[in-house]
Parts: sequence; C-alpha cells; structure tokens
Amino acid sequence: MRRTSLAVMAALPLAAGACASSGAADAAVTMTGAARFEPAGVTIPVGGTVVWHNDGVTRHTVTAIDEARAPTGAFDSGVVEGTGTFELTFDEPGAYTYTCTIHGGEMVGVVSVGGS
Ligand SMILES: [Cu+2]
Repeated sequence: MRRTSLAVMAALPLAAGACASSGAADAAVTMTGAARFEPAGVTIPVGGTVVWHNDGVTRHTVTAIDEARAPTGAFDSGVVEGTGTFELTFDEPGAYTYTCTIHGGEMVGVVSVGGS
C-alpha cells in the first residue's frame, strides 16, 4: 500500500512539491483523453486525499455513483477542463464508485478508503 502511494505521488510533480504539508495527496488519478481514469482503483487511508488531474483537452467530471450507476450526491467535481484538477478528502471509510458524467459507463473508478 505504502509503495503504491509513493508511486502515484511521484507521477504528480505539482502535488509532490507539497508533500510536506498536510494537504499532500495520498493518491493521484489521471483523467485521460481516451476516457479512462488511470488507475481506475486507488486505496487511501481514512482522511486521505485524492487528486484527479485532467491530462488533455477533453472535459471530464468526477461524480459519485451507486451500484445502479445513479449519482449519489456524495461528491461531484463539476466539469474539469483540460489540464485542470479536482481534489477531495475522504473522512469516512468505504468504497466510493464514481464516473464521468460526460463519458458515462465506460469511464468508471473507485476510491477505497481505509481498505488497507
Ligand atoms: Cu470523461
């Protein structure tokens, strides 16, 4: 788990520069022009922060959904423009499935909080 966290932080230079602060990201997810969340699954500790980064010009959202793929309202980034980021801290343990409302079912990810 720890090794994974370090690896994803290294892939996000902007966040890595803020590692010493309490606001450092515990996981980073890239939103790609191919309509994927990469990696699609991340695990963070309770109270951990995930940063999503849009690596291209395609617009995306990070929107929580339930098993029926319906929005839960738990979180919604709104539109994240190309090269933009969205950051969220998870204070409750659980598995949070999310999608991009622009690209739909093909673009799905999950954040596992306190899963280690
Ligand atoms: Cu998208």
